Amino acid sequence: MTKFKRTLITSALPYANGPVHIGHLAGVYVPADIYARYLRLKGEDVLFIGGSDEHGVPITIRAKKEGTTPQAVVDYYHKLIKKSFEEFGISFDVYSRTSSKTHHDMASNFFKTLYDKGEFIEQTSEQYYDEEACQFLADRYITGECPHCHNENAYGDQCEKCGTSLSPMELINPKSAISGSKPVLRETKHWYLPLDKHEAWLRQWILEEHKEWRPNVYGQCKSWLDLGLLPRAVSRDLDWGIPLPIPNTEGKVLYVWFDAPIGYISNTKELCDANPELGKWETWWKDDSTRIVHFIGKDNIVFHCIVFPAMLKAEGSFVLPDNVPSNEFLNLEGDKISTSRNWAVWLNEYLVDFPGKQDVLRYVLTANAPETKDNDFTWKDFQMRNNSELVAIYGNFINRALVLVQKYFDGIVPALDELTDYDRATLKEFGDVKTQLEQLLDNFKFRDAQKEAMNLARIGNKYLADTEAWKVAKTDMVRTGTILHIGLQIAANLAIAFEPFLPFSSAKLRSMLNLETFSWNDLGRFDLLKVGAKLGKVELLFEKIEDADVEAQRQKLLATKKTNELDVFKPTAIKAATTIEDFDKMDIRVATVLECTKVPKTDKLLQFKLDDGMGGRTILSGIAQSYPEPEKLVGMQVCFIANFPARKLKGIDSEGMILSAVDADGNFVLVSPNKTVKNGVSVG
Ligand code: B3M
Ligand code: ZN
Repeated sequence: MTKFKRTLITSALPYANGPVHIGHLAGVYVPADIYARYLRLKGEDVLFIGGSDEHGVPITIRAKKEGTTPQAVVDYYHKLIKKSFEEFGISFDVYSRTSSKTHHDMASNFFKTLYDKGEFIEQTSEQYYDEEACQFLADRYITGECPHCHNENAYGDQCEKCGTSLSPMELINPKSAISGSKPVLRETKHWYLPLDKHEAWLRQWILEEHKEWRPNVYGQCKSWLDLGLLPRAVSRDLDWGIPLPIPNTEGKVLYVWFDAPIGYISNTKELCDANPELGKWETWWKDDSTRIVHFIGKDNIVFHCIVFPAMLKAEGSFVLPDNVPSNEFLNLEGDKISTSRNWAVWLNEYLVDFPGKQDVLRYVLTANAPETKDNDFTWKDFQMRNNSELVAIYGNFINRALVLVQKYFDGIVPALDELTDYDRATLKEFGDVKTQLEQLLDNFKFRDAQKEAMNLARIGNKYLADTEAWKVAKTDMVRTGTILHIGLQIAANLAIAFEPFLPFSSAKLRSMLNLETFSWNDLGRFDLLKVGAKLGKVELLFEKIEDADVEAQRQKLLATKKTNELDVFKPTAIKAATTIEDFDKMDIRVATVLECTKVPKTDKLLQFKLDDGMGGRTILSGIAQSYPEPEKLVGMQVCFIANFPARKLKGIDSEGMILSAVDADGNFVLVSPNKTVKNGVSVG
């Protein structure tokens, strides 16, 4: 550890093709921010690098769908994402983008260096090409029948039904997801990074020298390495991205996963160039006294632990990451978060519904951080953690301590007199906290670290409850002063301990305590506030969240679920061809409902009395559960099959069949002409 003089923290560059949601925050940005704030508070030399990933096929598809350009798509989302991060206090030293000139130059040069050194292999192969869209198709954009389970909607890289990895060539009846046309095979040349050649040193470096990596990261790397590495293409046929910096490669760009991690380097350069006091960017990337830590989600492990290190090694002048703390996934109310299904809590929307409550979300996401396994976010838990932890423990303690000092000492820090054994025991508990917290934070155990900080608030809360200053105040102001003095020093400690986790609340608390600056090393000290100093204005640190607020969020998700079901409604297969003659045999007509009642002692049957323009008729229909108030149907026009064989149901003659469709919830919906027509008129 000691060989390191500075830490460069990176967090995965989100694709600029959608807003960011709680899964992003929980998985990557909150933990990275906690770590950056912690190191800064300790006074270490640290840079926290972020930015948007603006290349890749999905962005081009989105642009096409929206009838706009990829640049317009990334301009819009880059701005939105950047704003969300700022609003949630993610304290990047730089948040730039991969469409910047600095990045294009950096990535081109990087490729060129590897190319000149002969680090790539060139290979020509046949790939699917969409002749209508005039482009080669990425594996994900080819669909077809799975050769194993015959699912008709398998992707070119995987069948999601049976889970098999596929190559596009294996699909039966391949189709382009872009135009729907049948793709053709065309020859194309690409450059590959021969990962197989890097396998030996990667094995040694990860499996032997980095056993301290999180088990999920280490385990994933081990299984990749055990399977054996293969050359990976680092170029693509696409018109969006960084053009290959070599002759005769028109229409080819760097593969997005080649250029994106270089974005960390480009963004560091942009930052250092604009702020010379930070030193040269090379110091942050090439000096082996720099420690690099990548915060990522689990789907990015192979790129950060295997591919990017192989690129850096091939280049030759860079240091390799020291750790890659990757989280598992966060689910939402039991379901996988999904952008395309809109199953997410979007950060921009959260702030509209819960203004000023950034720290509440940060707290809950860290409390449930998917550090070792996938975890679930629920609105109920969100409310519970706010009300019974932030409000009832931390907020309550601070409020009590400060209000009592206002009341009995006019907001002035009272003097400390003799200590009781209980006071001493409380102070001692605080003394050990710094080391405990450090041990957890240094090992990326943010969840446990935050728990530890909350325990401090618990100790404070208990101290105030046990010592009962408001009772003591009736007889002994000196003792009251001592109790509240200790209470205030605990409060100051809490402001420090929580700063990495809840920066907004710490800032608020600091101003309430009139504490100008603090550093991590002050943690555990009991002289942070000076006797006689004046406190600031007392405010509530946290507020209760009401049932109605979280219920509204649950309703919003429920509505999404309904829409999704409508969206995924798949028409049943078309029946075998019919004939005009067959159709003509069906006598479909319109009638007006005169009466409609539920047939007694049945669940499903409704009895319709219809004006069919021919003297009237009765038809029974099994749709009662969809129409709990059948009398409301009176006056409505319906369609019915007039020549359907008459039958007796529950002793009633039914003369025909009434037509209905089925909605997303499985309810029957009567089919009705969209304008009133004469009863008895034929439908055809
Ligand atoms: N944009 C993938 C993702 O957001 C990718 C990360 C790049 S990090 C260099 O999951
Ligand atoms: Zn399959």
